[in-house]
Amino acid sequence: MNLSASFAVLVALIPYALAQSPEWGQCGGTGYTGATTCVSGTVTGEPNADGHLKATSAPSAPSPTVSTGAPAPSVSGLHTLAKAAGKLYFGSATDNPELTDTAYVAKLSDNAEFGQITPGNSMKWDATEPTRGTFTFTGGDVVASLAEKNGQLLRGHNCVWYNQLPSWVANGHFTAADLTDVITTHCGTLVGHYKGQIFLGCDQRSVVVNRIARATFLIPSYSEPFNDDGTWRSDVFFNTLGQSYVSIALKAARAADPNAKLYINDYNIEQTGAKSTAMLNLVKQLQADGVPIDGVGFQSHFIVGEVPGSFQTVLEQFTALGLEVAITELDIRMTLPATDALLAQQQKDYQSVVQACMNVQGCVGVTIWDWTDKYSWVPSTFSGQGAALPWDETFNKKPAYSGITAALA
Ligand code: 9MR
Repeated sequence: MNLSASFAVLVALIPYALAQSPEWGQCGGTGYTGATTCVSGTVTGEPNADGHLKATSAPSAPSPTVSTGAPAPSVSGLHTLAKAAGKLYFGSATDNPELTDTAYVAKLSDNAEFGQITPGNSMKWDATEPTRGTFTFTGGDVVASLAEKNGQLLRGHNCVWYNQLPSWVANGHFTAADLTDVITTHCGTLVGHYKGQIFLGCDQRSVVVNRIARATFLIPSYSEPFNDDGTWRSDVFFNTLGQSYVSIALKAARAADPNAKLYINDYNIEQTGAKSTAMLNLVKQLQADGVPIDGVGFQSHFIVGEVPGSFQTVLEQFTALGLEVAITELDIRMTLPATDALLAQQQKDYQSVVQACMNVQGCVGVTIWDWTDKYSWVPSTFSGQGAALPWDETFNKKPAYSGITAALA
């Protein structure tokens, strides 16, 4: 099912959406059959190719008098604060198995808290092309449709990464020409599947409305493309194609969806040093070679008490190249049990990390790597560690939440 089809089904299932489109909701466009007026206080307009509304916008519809049946929005929330401060979004990762947890989904769907979501696993290579040429977008479509329903931006994740590869790729023993074809087909098909629909949207601040077209595809992440000393990581892509695999992937993604923002993402590049310098040099080289690259994502999997002091400086080094930057996978873990002192330090750490993004105009938004400790990846990866997110396992806000709001306010 393609996205426009899935969106049409969704609207049919949600009668309240037909009355008036909520803030950030769709209200027109190719194949669209839902509400065509916006709630009071928002404007309607068509996005430019960059996803921003054109300067002129039509007046809003009168105040709604119908009961929508939708949950009452929070009076404040992380995304609301981030937008008021000029950012594009505050968002969260999610994963398909968690979407059976209705209390979890209700909070994830509160677009006062989260204006953007990233699928943690279901758009990865092993999920989307398990055998060569056979694409399965079922899981990714569920997350994309949820974002659409909630009026949230979607960040795609990911296109080329050494991890979670099916063995036909990792152990394929391809020639350079074959692997080029494999990457081009995979990235092109993935990004093409989620290609944005041009539509009219409701947005209070006339900023970005083209949610799906803003999908961003992450190229190498985790310890790719670089080792911590700044050398290139040895993997099937680099070993077969050298660093050209990055430009092969980016060009395929751009050809598939000229409006999608293309990011390279990595971890341990948040402080000045060999790895962030290697990333800077890579993006400079890509720009010099005319390879499409829009932004750099800083994963930001940090440890309480050890967040880097030079993060803002590094972000500025990248925006100085004309790129946008984003914090894409933020969490700040601790050694368990969580004590008051650790939680207080975590609050400070969240504040300083989000503040670094706030201080840099080209930092478009912050994504936490899921919002509740219940579904964090940390405990299963780092034995004895956890409590890395702003909400605890029973969905109560931790002091970290106040740290984030202090930075966003
Ligand atoms: O959150 C993801 C977790 O569920 C997976 O088991 C793990 C496997 O590689 O990947 C996690 O997400 C990673 C992301 O895709 C890339 N950056 C690091 C993230 C945490 O490992």
